[in-house]
Parts: sequence; structure tokens; C-alpha cells
Amino acid sequence: MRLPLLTAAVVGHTNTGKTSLLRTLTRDVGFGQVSDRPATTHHVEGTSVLLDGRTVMELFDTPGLEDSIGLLDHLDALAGDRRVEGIDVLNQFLQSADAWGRFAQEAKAIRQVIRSDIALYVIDARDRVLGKHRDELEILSRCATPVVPVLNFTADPDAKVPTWREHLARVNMHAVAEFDTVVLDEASEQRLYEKMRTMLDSHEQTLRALIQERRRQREALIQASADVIGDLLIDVAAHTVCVRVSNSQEAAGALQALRERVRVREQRCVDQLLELFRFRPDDCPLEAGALINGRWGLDLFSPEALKQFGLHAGGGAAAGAFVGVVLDVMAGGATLGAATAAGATIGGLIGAGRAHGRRLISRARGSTELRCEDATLRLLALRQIMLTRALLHRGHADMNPLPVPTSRRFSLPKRASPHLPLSLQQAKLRSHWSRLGSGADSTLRDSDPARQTAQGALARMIAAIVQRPSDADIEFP
Ligand SMILES: Nc1nc2c(ncn2[C@@H]2O[C@H](COP(=O)(O)OP(=O)(O)OP(=O)(O)O)[C@@H](O)[C@H]2O)c(=O)[nH]1
Ligand SMILES: [Mg+2]
Repeated sequence: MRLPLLTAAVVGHTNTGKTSLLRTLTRDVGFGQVSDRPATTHHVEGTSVLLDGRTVMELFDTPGLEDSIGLLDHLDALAGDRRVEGIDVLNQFLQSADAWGRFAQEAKAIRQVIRSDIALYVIDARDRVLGKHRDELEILSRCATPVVPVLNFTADPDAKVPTWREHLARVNMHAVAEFDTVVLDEASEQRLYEKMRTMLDSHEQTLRALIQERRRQREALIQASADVIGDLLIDVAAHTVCVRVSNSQEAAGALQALRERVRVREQRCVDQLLELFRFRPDDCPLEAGALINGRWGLDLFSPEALKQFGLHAGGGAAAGAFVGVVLDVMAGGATLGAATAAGATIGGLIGAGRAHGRRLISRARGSTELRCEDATLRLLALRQIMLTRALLHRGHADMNPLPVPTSRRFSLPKRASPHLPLSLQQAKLRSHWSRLGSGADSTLRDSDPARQTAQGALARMIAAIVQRPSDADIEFP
């Protein structure tokens, strides 16, 4: 069924966040120009909201209203003593020279309001109610277009939401929406569409479909993110490197290479997550410990990164620069001597060697395995989960850094299981599941249904963690 096209003009005083509102509603960080400077937007610019590939809503950004007090006086003077309707006077004004001269900016906005089905009047809720606002509302009320006031900057401690609501009610505007454009709150967006729906009977279906579509998209985004993170974790958990214990130089080189591969793999996951949420790396600028131009500020293999999430590296592997990697020295039987020797050689390099018990894969004599330790896997999981949660609530107008995770918010609760989830334990025993390193056989990996099952189970667990309330402890598993 073809839904009727809905057109909405976004208007308001300069610098109230009109362009920002459009960016967030359309999930388009590239739309228009957003700046602290007043009068950033000079022209009317439209953008589409699609549903099943078809445009169902067109949103129009407009230049800020700057001289509403002057314009209202001008309109009143145009009307004179005649009993004429506001819209007629406005049309008369739009055809006059003043609409291209001293009131050109205002005229562009008003023309778009008159042409649209609805106007969203954006208010900086930190402002006091001033004469300019009263006059803007008065002019808008003459446009014969329904108006939904949108209170922006509502997350700011200075927001005067009740005062604004009271004032708007006095001028007969009861359907008021609250929407902070930098904090994407799914519920606020829904309420905004619902307010529009109450005013637009003819577009009821379009708005209802949009609300449903946004809900569906959010769920799909969470699933897709969880899947991408699950894939990363399996790749890293399954990745092992065999090195000869007798050659400490070779071992050191292999260790560096392993860490680099894991870093690159994490970066690929970050890039995938940013892309899923339609952010560009430089949309998430610098803040220590958080994402810096789309990269994690703290190295994955640093004690600080572990500490940030309340994690501790296990045993001696935490020492020095070699955080996050464990040495699996062959243990038992005839190789015990070699293992001890390996402990002496590479153990000196890494800090200490730790012997892992059960082995399912065969190994050559005199060699040892390097792999990421559990704390690194947890850190990888927590970093990407934290990023996903931040992106879910990040408006596409947000120009601030992503928030820094703190150990308080991300500490592992005492009851946390000492074991990794089963799927990761399985991955640790199946090096062919990993895409990392030369040993990875992509055909084998992609065709192994057990890997897919494990990734699916992990993704479900991650999706549940991502959706925990904002004040909940974040833990993995
Ligand atoms: N903290 C916060 N900042 C916001 C919000 N909305 C907009 N901003 C910031 O406010 C400034 C103005 O935003 P714009 O979207 O350019 O405002 P505008 O109404 O389009 O401005 P003009 O085009 O000049 O009329 C920018 O620095 C935005 O980053 C918000 O909800 N919260
Ligand atoms: Mg603008």
C-alpha cells in the first residue's frame, strides 16, 4: 500500500538545533552544516525519510528566524485596520519586495511552513521565554499549518522544560515534544512522531509505519552489532600461534605479530560497528581512553585498558609490555623437560609461562602456543559492547567525544563467572575457526556449522548485555 507523503518544515530561532534535529531524525551525520555560530543554515534544504526504499516523509531544514519582532510589526502594519486572515497577510508579504530584502531569511522559512503538512518549531529549552519566541509562535500560528513545538537541549541541566510547557499551553500549544538531538532516545523520537500523528489524521498510517520501522531498525542494529562482536571474539579466541621454544627471538616476533593481528581485527570490528550505525570514524573525536577518531585510545594490550574495565590480566602474563597474551607451554609426559626449558627461555621474555591443561590439537615437540588470554577476550567484548551501547544513544548531531568508560560502570561483579562463555571455550580449542594468521582456512571456517552455532549463541548473549538498562552493571559474560 502506498503511504501518503508527509512534508514537515523544521523552523525556529537561529542556533536552536534545527539542522541537528534533522541529522538525528534521519541518522545522517552529513546533512547540512551544524555549528555554534548563529545563522549557519542559509537556505531551505530537504531530506527524505525512506520506508521500504520509498520516501514517506520529507523534512525541510530552514534558516533561523532572526527578526520575528520586526516581522510581526511589519505584518501588522500590512494588515492595517482590515479584518484579514493571518495567512492572507503572510501571502501578501511573501509576494512583496521585503520578502527578498530585509526579511529574506524569515520569508524562506515561512514559505516552507506554508507549503508543508506540519511544522516542527525547535526551541532551545535553556532559553528563557522571550518576546522573540512569542512573536515567532504568533507568526507560525498564522501560517495555517499545524505546529509541534520541539524542546531541544532537554538533557542540559539548564533546560527549563516545565516553564516552556506552561508558556506553550498558554498559547494553545499542547502537543509539545521533547527531543535532545545529541542524545538519541528512542522513546522521545516515538513520542515526537506520535505528537505529529495527533495533528495529522491524513498521515496517521505513515507516522505509525515510521514508528514501527524505527523500532524494527533498532532491534536489527542490536542483532547485527552483536553478531559482528561475536565474530570478532571467535576469531580472536580461536587464534593460536605455534612457536619454537628454543628460539626466543622468533617467539618475541610471533608475540608482536599476534598482538598486531588482534589489534587490527578489533579495529575492523570498530569500523563495522560505526558503519552499521552510520557514523564516520571522525564523527567520534578525541577523548582519552575512549574512541579517538574511530580508534580506541588505549591499546588493547595495556594494563590501563584492562583496568578501565575492572579487569586483571592473569598470572605473570600481565608483566611488562606483554599483557594479554598467554603462553601455552606443552605439558606432560616426555615434553615436560622441554616445557620447563621453554618456561625458562620464553618465560623470561614474557614474565612467566603458564601451562594450560587440556589439549585437543596436536603439537610438535619443542614448540609452544601463544594465544590471547581470557582477560583480553573479556576486554575485547566489553569495549565493543560499550561502544555499541554508546552508539545506540548517540544522536547523529552529536559532535562530542564518546563517553569514557569507567571501571565503576564496567567492573566485573564478584559473582561473575571465572569461565568464558561456552562458545569461546570451544573456540579456544578450534584454531580453524579463526580468520587470523596464516593457518586460518576460510573454507573450513565458513562451512563449519559449529562455528556459526557458537557465534549465534555468543551474539544472543551480547545482544542481551547491550540492552541492559543504562545504570546496570556491564559484565561479560
Ligand atoms: N548539547 C546539545 N547541543 C546541541 C543540541 N542541538 C544542537 N546542539 C548544538 O547547538 C549548535 C547549533 O546547532 P544547529 O543544528 O547548527 O542549529 P540550527 O538551529 O540549525 O542553527 P542555524 O542554522 O544557525 O539557525 C551546534 O553546536 C550543535 O552541536 C542538543 O540537543 N544538545
Ligand atoms: Mg541550521
